[in-house]
Amino acid sequence: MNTILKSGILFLSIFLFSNFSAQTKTFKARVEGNCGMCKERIETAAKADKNVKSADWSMSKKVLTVSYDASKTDKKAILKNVASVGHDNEMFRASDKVYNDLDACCQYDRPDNSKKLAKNADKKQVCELK
Ligand SMILES: [Cu+2]
Repeated sequence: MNTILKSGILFLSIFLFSNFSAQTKTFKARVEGNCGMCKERIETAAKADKNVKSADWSMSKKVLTVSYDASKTDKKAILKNVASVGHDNEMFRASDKVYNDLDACCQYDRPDNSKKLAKNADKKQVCELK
């Protein structure tokens, strides 16, 4: 009886552990930015989502690496938060107002795909790139 109980608990903990660890996913995404202030702003915006476990932006590569709980959030939601603080990325373009309010050193060269999108875009919105 005791052995059955023990193996039951063991099985349950393995099941729960594998279930939790399976939900953690990682993505890498192109995010525009320039300096250390950008790095801080980008990582803080990504981590504003409580389901983000870690966020690291490479200043030299302009690549954001995020580990997150895939059962509760997704890449799209996280990158939208990053665009909302002024950083264009592979899925969203920041609003011109937020971009213009960035410190001069943070005003990176906006990518061409964003310029194309801007023609039809509502300037107040964070726009999804197609
Ligand atoms: Cu900056």
